[in-house]
Amino acid sequence: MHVYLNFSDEVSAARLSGKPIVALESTIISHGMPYPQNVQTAREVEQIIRQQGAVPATIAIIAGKIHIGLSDAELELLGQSKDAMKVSRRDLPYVLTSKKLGATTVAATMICAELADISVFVTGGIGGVHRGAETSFDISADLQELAQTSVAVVCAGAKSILDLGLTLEYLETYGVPVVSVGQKAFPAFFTRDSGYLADFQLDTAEEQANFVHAKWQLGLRGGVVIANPVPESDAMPTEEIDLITSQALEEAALQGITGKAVTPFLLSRIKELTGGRSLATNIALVKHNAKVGAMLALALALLKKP
Ligand code: PSU
Ligand code: MN
Repeated sequence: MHVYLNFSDEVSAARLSGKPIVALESTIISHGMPYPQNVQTAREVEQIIRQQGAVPATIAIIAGKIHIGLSDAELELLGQSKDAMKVSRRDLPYVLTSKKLGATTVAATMICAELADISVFVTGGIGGVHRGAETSFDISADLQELAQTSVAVVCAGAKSILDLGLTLEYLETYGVPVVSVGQKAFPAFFTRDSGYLADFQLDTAEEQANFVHAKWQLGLRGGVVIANPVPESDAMPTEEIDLITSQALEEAALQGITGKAVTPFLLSRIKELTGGRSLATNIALVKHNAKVGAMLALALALLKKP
């Protein structure tokens, strides 16, 4: 086993018995949602995955180890800590060797999941190409990770704080397939339709599992984006979210927010500007993704058995 990995008892047991495991990220807990809704949601998402017959593995960096599966106290620690580092690919060696507390982004969670032999990962939204990236060069490391690390990422698309057209172009260039569930459109996190098409529509867990299994059987390394739109009843009105997104982006520019602080700033401003309603949408879509991800993990486990 890898020297940096530390498995929870629940995940260790699942590995021994061959039960499908679903990875979950921790940046969404420490930097994506406020306390206490963050911890509450993390627990409920884990519970949904268990109810489907899979085992959740929330991933974080604690005391020099990559924790695959967290205890209740560890979830609470990540939810409450004011100084958990937001950890992407470049930060992993630092957070491990300095023994700091680290919340993993989509990119870092994919790396840790692959090290732990976990093929399915559930999150809210992936990072992408930011609006204005032609001058800021702000492109999330999540996209490069999807290009090279073999994990299927179930999400609700990406937020329109990003340039979704450029995000899809980038993924195409790096050979990352974008699959939508139940519709043709690529979803935009708070809303179901970004105005862009996904590459493929695959509605059932079996079809999705066949697809990702075939990709990896072909020796095509890298991830697959499984984009699952927010349920209709939980979606935000498009005009409202567009207006608020523009305002948050203007404020970020005025305040000179750059680097890894950009995404957390925008997420928290959007929450404030919607009076907390965006948080309810966020929670609902992550739970919906948990169900889809668990079903995919079960279907994939059947294909992988000899
Ligand atoms: N988008 C969201 N919610 C999130 C994130 C992105 O809608 O919580 C988090 C994820 O952890 C993602 C990270 O991997 O932000 C991307 O940060 P950056 O844009 O700095 O790469
Ligand atoms: Mn960035």
